[in-house]
Formats: sequence, C-alpha cells, structure tokens
Amino acid sequence: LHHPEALTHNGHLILWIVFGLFSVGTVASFAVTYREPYRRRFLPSLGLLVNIIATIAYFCMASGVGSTIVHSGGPRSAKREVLYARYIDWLFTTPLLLTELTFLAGLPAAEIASTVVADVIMIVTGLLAALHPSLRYRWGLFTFSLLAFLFVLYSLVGNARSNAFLRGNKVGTLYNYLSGVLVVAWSAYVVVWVLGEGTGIISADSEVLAYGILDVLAKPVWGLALVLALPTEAEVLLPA
Ligand code: RET
Repeated sequence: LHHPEALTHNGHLILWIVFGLFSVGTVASFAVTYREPYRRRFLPSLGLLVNIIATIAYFCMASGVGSTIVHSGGPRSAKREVLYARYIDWLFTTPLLLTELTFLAGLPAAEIASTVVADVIMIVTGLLAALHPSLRYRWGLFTFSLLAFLFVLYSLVGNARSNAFLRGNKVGTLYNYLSGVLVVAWSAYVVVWVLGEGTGIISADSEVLAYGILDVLAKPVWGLALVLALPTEAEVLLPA
C-alpha cells in the first residue's frame, strides 16, 4: 500500500483513444456548424465549443498534465491519482450543454442563468470534494454538489419541459428524448465518482474508461443528435 493508485499505461492509452474520438467529434461539429447559414449557427456552435474544449482537456490528461495525488480511502491504496483537468473541462462544457438544451426548450433567460449557476456550483464543489484531504469532510462537499445537481435536474424536468412543448410537439418530443438521455448519463457520472474518487473501489484506469465512455456519449453523440434532429420550429436564430 505504499504506491498510490495511479494511472497505468492502459489508462493513458484510453485517454489517447478518447482524445482521438473527440478530435473526430470536433471535425464533425465544424462540418455541421458551417454548413448552416450564419443565422442558424447558434446551437451547433455551442456543440462545437464543447468538443474543442474536451479535445484539449483529453490532450492534457493523456499527455500527463492536470493530475495530482490525493489522500484516498478504499481497498486499493491510501493515495490516489485524481485527474482534476476534467473538472476544468466540465466547468466550461456542462454550462454550454445546458445552454443548448434550455435554449432549445425556450426557457426564460433568468431560469437558464439559475440552472447554469447551480451547475457551476455542482462542478466546483465536486472538484473540491475530489481534492479534499479529509476522507470524512469530502462527503460534505459531495452533498453540496449533489444538491446543486438536483436543482439542475429539477429545472430540466419541470419548467423547461413545459416550455419546450409550448414551442410545438416536435420540439417537446425532441426535448423529452434529449433531457431523458442527459438525466441518465449525467447521473452515471455521480456513480463513477462515488466508486472512484469517493471510495476507491474501482482502479484509476477503470475510472478513466468509465468517464471516457460517458464523455463521448454526453458530448459529441448527444450534441450531434440535438443538432441533426433539430426541427425548423426549434431553431434559435442569431440576429440577421
Ligand atoms: C460529481 C461529484 C459530486 C456529485 C456530482 C457530480 C456530478 C457531475 C456531473 C458531471 C457531468 C459531466 C458531463 C461532462 C461532459 O460532457 C462532480 C461527479 C453531482 C453531472 C456531462
């Protein structure tokens, strides 16, 4: 138990593979954004930004910057490698993803803002929970993060849903589908966190694999599905 539970060669290999997938996602997002006329580029360009940020974050993590060793519990080791670079990615990308979905729903600006603020609190307290030196107080920050997450989910399944249906049945149906996938996928991050950073039950490599699969689903796949399925009624137009 003298060695920290750190990434191995396999963990870095997975990070490089996910970096490759995000590079492809970035190119695809560029294509779907710029084939649209200028006025229709708002939603696709948010998706493009998400992919660019994640590509850079994966380059950092794969090449070995943005991680630190923290005190850890669990069966594996008393120390564990935490890739804090992903929280910096999430700090920018989760607000962008929520902006895409809430603009699609036509949620009023003040409610978009409060959802995004709760999301930022969720990520920052989640980062602090992962870095906290005390194995006990870590769960206090985890609780703050979880409460903020519940607020985000509440805005998405409550008001935003009814707003989406006000924009028409096609928009409502697309919104239902995309928000449903989001709720399931984002909740899975919490499970991975508890098993990884939280309790040390899974290895640092398995954690990288699990977050990698979720990131590819939640960013390029989800974002392209939104843009490609967008009915004309759901467009968010830029000023001419
Ligand atoms: C943490 C740990 C503490 C409790 C909660 C969390 C939630 C994280 C979420 C992350 C979503 C990330 C996405 C990234 C890429 O697109 C920080 C894991 C609630 C919901 C969607």
